[in-house]
Amino acid sequence: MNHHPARKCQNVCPRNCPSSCTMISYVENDRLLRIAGDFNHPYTKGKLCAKGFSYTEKNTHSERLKYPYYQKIKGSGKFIQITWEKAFQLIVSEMLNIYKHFGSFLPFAWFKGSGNIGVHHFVADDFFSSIGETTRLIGSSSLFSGCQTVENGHDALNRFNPSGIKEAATIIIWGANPAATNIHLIPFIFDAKIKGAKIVVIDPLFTQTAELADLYIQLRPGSDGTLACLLIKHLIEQNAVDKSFAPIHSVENHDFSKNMDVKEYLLNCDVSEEAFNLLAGWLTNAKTAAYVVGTGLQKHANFEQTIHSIETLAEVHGDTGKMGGGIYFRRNNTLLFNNQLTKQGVEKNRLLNIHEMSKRNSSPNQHPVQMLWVTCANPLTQEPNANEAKRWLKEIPLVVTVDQFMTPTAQMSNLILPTTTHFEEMDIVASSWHKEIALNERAVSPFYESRSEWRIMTELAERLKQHLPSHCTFPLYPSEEEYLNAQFNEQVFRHYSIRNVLDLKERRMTGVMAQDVLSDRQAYSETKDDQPSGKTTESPSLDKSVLGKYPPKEYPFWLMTPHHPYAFNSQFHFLQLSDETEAFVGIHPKAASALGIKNGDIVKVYNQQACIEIKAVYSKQVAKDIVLIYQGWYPESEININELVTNQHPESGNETAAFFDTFVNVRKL
Ligand SMILES: Nc1nc2c(c(=O)[nH]1)N[C@H]1C(S)=C(S)[C@@H](COP(=O)(O)OP(=O)(O)OC[C@H]3O[C@@H](n4cnc5c(=O)[nH]c(N)nc54)[C@H](O)[C@@H]3O)O[C@H]1N2
Ligand SMILES: Nc1nc2c(c(=O)[nH]1)N[C@H]1C(S)=C(S)[C@@H](COP(=O)(O)OP(=O)(O)OC[C@H]3O[C@@H](n4cnc5c(=O)[nH]c(N)nc54)[C@H](O)[C@@H]3O)O[C@H]1N2
Ligand code: SF4
Ligand SMILES: [Mo]
Repeated sequence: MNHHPARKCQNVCPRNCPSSCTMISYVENDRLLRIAGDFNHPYTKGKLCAKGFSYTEKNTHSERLKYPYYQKIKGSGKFIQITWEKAFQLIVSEMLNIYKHFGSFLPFAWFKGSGNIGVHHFVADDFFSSIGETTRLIGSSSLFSGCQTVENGHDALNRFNPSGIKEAATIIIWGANPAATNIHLIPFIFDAKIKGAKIVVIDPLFTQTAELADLYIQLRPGSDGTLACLLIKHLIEQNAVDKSFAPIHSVENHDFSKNMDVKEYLLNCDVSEEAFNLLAGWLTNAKTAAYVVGTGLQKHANFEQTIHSIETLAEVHGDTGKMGGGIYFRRNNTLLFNNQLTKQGVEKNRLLNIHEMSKRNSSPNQHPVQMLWVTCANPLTQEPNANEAKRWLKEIPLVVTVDQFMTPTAQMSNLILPTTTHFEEMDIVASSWHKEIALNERAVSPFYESRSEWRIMTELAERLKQHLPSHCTFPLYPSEEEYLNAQFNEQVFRHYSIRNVLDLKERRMTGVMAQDVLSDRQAYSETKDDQPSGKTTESPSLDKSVLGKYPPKEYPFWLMTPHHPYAFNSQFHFLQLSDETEAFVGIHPKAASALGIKNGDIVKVYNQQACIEIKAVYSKQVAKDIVLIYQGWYPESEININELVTNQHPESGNETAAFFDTFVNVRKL
């Protein structure tokens, strides 16, 4: 056998993670030997998380899909291995049937998740906008690629280089757990701490991040907006007595500054006066405050009011636009490249919410969706009300899933197409957080028969063009690199000063930062210094109706299902990176013993939607009315926590993404 010395390649982690780390992979004889962090990366600085280092294992894991598989009956498990040619035949013939019957591809739906955020993977969007009208399925989990609420209305706030947080004098981490989910931010928070900054964590769970805090506030879920309003009131009153502290903005129409019973509100937030006074004092004295806003706030029905209150607090305190200050949140993925801007197609497309769809109760042949293409997604595990998700998936005559593993969603599909990992394809990943962009090189050949998504869509388009030449405008390129090159445009150039893959290659990809960050830096140094801006902000309203109302009597526990420190949504669980390989429910020892539950007992966790059996673990992380189960896929426990998680607004019953407004009861088995 020929022996080639180890070759180095650059890869970029394409997970939906703020860090978008670059990594160096060492390859010998077409095998991935090991992975190292990339010390040249200006933000991640050579550090990877445990999941990043586990890629050598993950890439050739025995459970990785090797071949295309087909089963006639979804969920039967009677998969037969088929050839790619056969797989394309099945797909094309079903597409032609649909076209003949309906005159368009409208009943052909696609569902794309956040499994891989690279530019390459927008090839699915590209394909579906090239075949005329189709249906894009949207689920609640689709909402969380980034912080949409904040982004939509307040893009101007999103102008930070996150490492700037080291300049802040007070950092409030609000509904986020960066020690687990955004790890490269932590060293910058420590830098701030060394300079004397106070670190405050506000979270109903005592998280890994809370352990690092100077002040931890275990508030009642959903009451953050109220707490922010109390702080605004404090700052305004403070300003009246002490002119040295001047709010930058004034607040119009505020009804909460005068006759408000602060004590009563604090009680409703479960926040002690002592903690409140400490925080209010730090904030009054802090020159700049940074607010790290996480998805924990967004996953409540009242999130708009909450976010608006926190934004108002930042404005009143004068943090917006100051170096190190203001709101830190993750943007939705940058949409700059041509295949990310297939808006024309999207507008032509029908958007269908999966929960709306399942309410229709139509018979299979009247079903609005006759065929479904799932990619980068595992909705059966990740969508709230998982049983409902399973029902709608079952009704669709042909479901095709493109994945690397036999996920619960793949198991409920008719056709499974094995796809490459980022070590086996070329891609470009732009961070949704620190604004670097980097090239991912192909390091090794595809695993067995897996194919890249570009190749899959290209081969499908070639076949479709033979039958319906005028109905598929998907462009055919000879290679991934040429496909990627075709996605560059003026916007990309303005943002990153690169015109093609070669430009990225030549720069070794590191240090390629968005231009607007550089100019913003200058803008910071010129910003006003504590001058009242004369601007006013509409007051956030205090949502009194929510206070003290939840949890309801019949389901006296909030169910918190945050992101797992050693997993990535439904990915990585089988790697057993943590001690707890089985799912467990964390419960306060006092709440547990009141129910006769001992540490390690199997218990029932139930609500109006579902009932699951799961091991109870005594936990001091939770308050007495909260239970904790990390979200994700637990192949060993065969339970799905999202069966319990709601997709309905607790008041109106309308569909929401209020995952964390889920209430349950717990019973000894
Ligand atoms: N290790 C790891 N990293 C990840 C991921 C992963 O699965 N694992 N997923 C990635 C993705 S897709 C995302 S969206 C991000 C998410 O990153 P984060 O936004 O940090 O999400 P969570 O870890 O779920 O943390 C949300 C926190 O909000 C708290 N919370 C819940 N309700 C409330 C409330 O009412 N008020 C307050 N103040 N806090 C509340 C929860 O207890 C939890 O600690 O992480 C990314 N990074
Ligand atoms: N209870 C509860 N549920 C939640 C959340 C929560 O906090 N609590 N968080 C929500 C959030 S924030 C999010 S973002 C969603 C995430 O949910 P999803 O978007 O479904 O994300 P993942 O589970 O990370 O990945 C989905 C699939 O993509 C596959 N995949 C990885 N790389 C590729 C690739 O290159 N090509 C293809 N075709 N597939 C690939 C993975 O193997 C995996 O099976 O979950 C949501 N669900
Ligand atoms: S999951 Fe996030 S922190 Fe871990 S290697 Fe990937 S980008 Fe880096
Ligand atoms: Mo997410």
